[in-house]
Amino acid sequence: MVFNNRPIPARLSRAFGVLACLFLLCASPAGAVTEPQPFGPTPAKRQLRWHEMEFYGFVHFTVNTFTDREWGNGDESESVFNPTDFDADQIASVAKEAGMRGLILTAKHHDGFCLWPSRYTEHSVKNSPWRNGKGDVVKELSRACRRHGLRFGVYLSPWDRNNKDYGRPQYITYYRNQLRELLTGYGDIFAVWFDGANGGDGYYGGARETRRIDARTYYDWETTRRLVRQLMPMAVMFSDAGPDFRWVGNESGIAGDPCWETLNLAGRYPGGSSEGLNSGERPGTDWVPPECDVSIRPGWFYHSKEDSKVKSPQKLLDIYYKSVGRGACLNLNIPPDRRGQINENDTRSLREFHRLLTATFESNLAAKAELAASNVRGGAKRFGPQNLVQRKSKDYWATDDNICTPELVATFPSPVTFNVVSLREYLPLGQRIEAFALDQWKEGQWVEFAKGTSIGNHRLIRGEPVTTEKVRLRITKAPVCPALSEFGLFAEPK
Ligand code: FUL
Repeated sequence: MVFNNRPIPARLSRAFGVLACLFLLCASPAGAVTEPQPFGPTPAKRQLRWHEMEFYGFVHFTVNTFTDREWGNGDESESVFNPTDFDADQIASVAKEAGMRGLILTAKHHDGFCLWPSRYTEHSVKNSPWRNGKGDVVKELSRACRRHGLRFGVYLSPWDRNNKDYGRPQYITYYRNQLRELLTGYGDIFAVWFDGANGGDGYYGGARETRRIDARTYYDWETTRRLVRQLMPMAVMFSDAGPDFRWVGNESGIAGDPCWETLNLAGRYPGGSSEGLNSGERPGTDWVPPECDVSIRPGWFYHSKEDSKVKSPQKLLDIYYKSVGRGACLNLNIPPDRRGQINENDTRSLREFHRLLTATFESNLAAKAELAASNVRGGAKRFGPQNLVQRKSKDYWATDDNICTPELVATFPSPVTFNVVSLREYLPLGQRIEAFALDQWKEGQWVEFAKGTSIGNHRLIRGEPVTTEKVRLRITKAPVCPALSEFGLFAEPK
């Protein structure tokens, strides 16, 4: 034995050995089976909290609601913002009843109008007739969210077509000041949404010109992100380039297939290339899972002419399976109308969508099956397949390190019928599985009925009804042993 380049006497060396063994014995009691080592990038706590939400809503509301536009120019008079019967509790309760777990409000959209009485501008609710200039939409909605058990987040448009300084360094200070107001005045903020739309023509304090910025350097995102971390450590930040969750590359609510929770962040910036965002990158250098943002209507803001174009419950379900069911979170926009409430057509569609989802997922048929795994890590109950049906996100089925392609068989006392299979990986150990297949027992043999690639937070496979007494899950490709936390079989109501 050599220590600092000097040989250590044999007796001392033996003593070291004994001490090391004793230490190891204490650290892992005899027989204890340890967790698998994490693979690749893994999620931070704040990201795990976000993953668990799965489905939340966007609230696009501002002067555009009253001018019938999608992008305000920045020269709208504050007086146009005048909801006749703003009701934050109505908005929050519609979201809650739809199964959403939070709401993200456009505190300021590209037009620069602020839904809270910001100290740094006159272009806000404080100069509108609504509540005689004493109103604060951010305050009312954040409080209503809390009352209804929803998390609350903010969208603060980096592009500001009203501000005279937009394009100059002073504007960045203004932007950060506003962020500070939002992150210190309204309780817990679960998400901060940084839009990638940047620069162009606008009012800009009366200049009425086109202002281009270099999206790569102008905003100095590093400093802004540090500010968010400092003020609200559990908040997740959205942009085309994360850092915590990413745009999925389209506004139709559809994640790629496969869809990896990881991305190579180097060289990416908000407003930059959207290449790779839809499917993510494997194995990827960073954990930057996707969010699917989509509106329940054609536009992001309310327009009465779109009252008949609200997405149907079936369309919403399709989106749900292609977003949440591919490991993303779904951010579904529900724009308040000119009263300041969610329109009846939207509410009706959301209710039926939620009824169908609840009816589908209320009972996991696999919980009634006998589950047999081809391998269980160290033979330990702690890593056994029963964890797959217990709805506890901290437990999972894992195999020995050298077993990367195990199988699981669910046997039922009598045939069951299902058309949705649900799988979840145990995320703290990273995204481990690269491919899987599902078989049904049919006329005395296994017949494959589905296969897929990425799982991540959640994978839902929705198909034709299968009736069988035995189902087999095969992990067909994984660089390391899998760690799976859910196996579910569900039947959609007819
Ligand atoms: C886009 C914006 O330009 C839209 O108006 C909307 O806010 C959408 C969510 O993001 O980039």
